[in-house]
Amino acid sequence: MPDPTFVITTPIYYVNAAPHIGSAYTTMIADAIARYHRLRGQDVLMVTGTDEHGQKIQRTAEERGIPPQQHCDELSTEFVKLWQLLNIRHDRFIRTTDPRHKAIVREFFQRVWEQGDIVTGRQQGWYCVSCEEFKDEDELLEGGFCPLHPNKKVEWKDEENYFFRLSRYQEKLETLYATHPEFIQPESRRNEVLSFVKQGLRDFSISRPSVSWGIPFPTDPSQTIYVWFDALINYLSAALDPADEPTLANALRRYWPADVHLVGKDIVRFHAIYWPAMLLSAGLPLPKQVFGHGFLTKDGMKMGKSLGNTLDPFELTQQYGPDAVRYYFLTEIELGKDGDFSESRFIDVLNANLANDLGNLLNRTLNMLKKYRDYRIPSVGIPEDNPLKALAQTLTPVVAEAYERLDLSLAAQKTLSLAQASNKYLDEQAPWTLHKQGKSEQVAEILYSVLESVRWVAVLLSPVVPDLSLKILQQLGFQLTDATQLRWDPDTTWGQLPAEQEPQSPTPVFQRIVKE
Ligand code: ME8
Repeated sequence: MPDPTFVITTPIYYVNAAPHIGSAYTTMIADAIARYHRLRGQDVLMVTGTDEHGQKIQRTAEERGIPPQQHCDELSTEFVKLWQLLNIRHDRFIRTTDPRHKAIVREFFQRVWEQGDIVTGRQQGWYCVSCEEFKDEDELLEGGFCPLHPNKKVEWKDEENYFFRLSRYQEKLETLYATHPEFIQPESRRNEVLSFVKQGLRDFSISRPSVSWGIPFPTDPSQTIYVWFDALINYLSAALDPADEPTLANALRRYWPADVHLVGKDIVRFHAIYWPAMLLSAGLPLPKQVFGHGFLTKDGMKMGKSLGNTLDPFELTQQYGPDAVRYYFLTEIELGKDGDFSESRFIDVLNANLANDLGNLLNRTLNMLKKYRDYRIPSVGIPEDNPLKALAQTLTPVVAEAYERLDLSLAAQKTLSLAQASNKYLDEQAPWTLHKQGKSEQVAEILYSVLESVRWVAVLLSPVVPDLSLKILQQLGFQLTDATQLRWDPDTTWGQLPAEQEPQSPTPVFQRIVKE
């Protein structure tokens, strides 16, 4: 039996600019995983949000000549809009300027303070405002540029700060990684973290004297809480029920600890080192996993405004629809590895998999049903050795296992193999010939088993392409209004397509895209 709850989080994104394809990538993956767990009947919490404090945001608002709160309100709305457009169903949307989150941060701070884990110190070093992070000198690129933002120069800071005593947690963290190898995934990220920690952990600064846009430092109002210390705690604020008082006790009640913190590889350190140490200090349970996925490139090159090759997620989704965008990014890129977007490849994949393998299969079969069976789902017993029935039953646990491991590409590939096998089965069985020979029982078995397989594919693929799945099921005559009404059990049981059901008239569920 799976756990009754499942909690998955995305990073909360900086509101320094409009959402880009990178933020969309992480959020689409989290949505698909969350949808899978809902399909399994679990009580799921999928959360995302926006990170609204810190120097970067303060400067962006100043450049725009508007108050920071107004800036955050405007930009945060853009994220919500994109998530709607991409069919992302988040259960909570966290904003760090929300007073409820601030209350959780203060209570968390108090616990860490009482542990004696906050001390004063002097911070001298190079700061990357884009990362909102101090960098070691040897990490920097020539000329003093940040390795993650090669067009941004780091800035020298010399400040009196408060520090979190991370060094105290070296041993506990090493024990955590050793006893819970699944805590950091994939393996390559785990190794990076292990070797970083092995060099020895240093205390990190958790306050900023020169930044006013942030949560006031509780014990010293001349400083604000460092944006990352504030931001990581969002995961606890997200676990709060909207009706509850914002206290840690309430946050811990139902949706903590999180099952997966899904993040990009750029911020694994914060999540796999700082965050568990902060939680250990506060005496709170640790999340079960931090998964650091890879980065996207376009036509083989890093995406960036300076290179003029950004990919606007709004434009892409408006042009091709949410299912197309979701399908490509979730299934064509192996999670954990870096992945590329090229429009030509994008179109090829969608045409091959969704328009041909799946859409055309449904369309041609429904047309045969019209011709040979009076457009009613036939009533026939399908023997166990029917190849499609056997395949559907054997591949379903494999698909489940792939979803559990966040391997969306494998889940989709296995699912699609049932559609491909169905096309082949139709070609080999040639129901058009059997019909001419008057073998109507055989025609009925073939058409039923193919349509039942298409139904099955729609169910298995619904976490990735919820709208397309819904269209397929509606076309098969089901009265569904939302893919979230599906349930693994019984919907992955053979024979759920009712005999005598009348499908809707056949129309293409996924339009072939014509290359310009
Ligand atoms: O780091 N490819 O926010 P952020 C794939 N506020 N994913 C990408 C990407 C790319 N090219 N670019 C960005 C922050 N991402 C903090 C997080 S969490 C407590 C605070 C995704 O707006 C990826 O998930 O810079 C990456 O980790 C995240 O956006 C960084 O978002």
